[in-house]
Amino acid sequence: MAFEVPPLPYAYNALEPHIDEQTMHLHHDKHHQAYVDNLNKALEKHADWQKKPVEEILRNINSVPEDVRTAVRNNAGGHANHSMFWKIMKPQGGGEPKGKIADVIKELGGLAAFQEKFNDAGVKRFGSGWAWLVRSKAGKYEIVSTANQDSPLMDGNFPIMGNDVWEHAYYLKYQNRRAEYLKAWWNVVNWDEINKRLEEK
Ligand code: MN3
Repeated sequence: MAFEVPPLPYAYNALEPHIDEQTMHLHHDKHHQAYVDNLNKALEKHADWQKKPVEEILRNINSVPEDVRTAVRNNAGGHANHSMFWKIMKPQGGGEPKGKIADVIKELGGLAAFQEKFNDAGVKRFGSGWAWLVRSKAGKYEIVSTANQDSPLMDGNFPIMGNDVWEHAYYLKYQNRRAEYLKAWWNVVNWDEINKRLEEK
């Protein structure tokens, strides 16, 4: 069974006006599809790796055969990151966090401070990458950023939530204004899904 792009859990225009319909089409149908196609291609001759969940591949990236390791790193990362990304957004999202994520955010200084620090991680990521809230190996919650499509799983951290700061995620609507995109993104955050991820290991 080859890796597949999961369908968007809402309409392409559902995140308007914060994320525009055209961006969602290109981002989901073209960019995510390309990561999946390239991952399947990279693992063509490595049947044992094709069967593993993408998260397991990323956790064991240094054991992936060397001839395809870079391709797998980029494209398994891209597949896992985007599969999470679609689910942690929803129309009419945002607002005050509830449940366990509210407690985590409180520990990190409250919503305003949390958003500021998270957005800052996104703004300061030079070039392409992601801003994250992760749970570290030690069980600590931390805001970090990764380059390119690197997944926190490669460092032994569990990604609780992440925002994509590649230009393809925002350029059509926000052009060079990454900070404005990061700020608007909180209006589509799906706290219920993030609470589900907090229960995962
Ligand atoms: Mn992307």
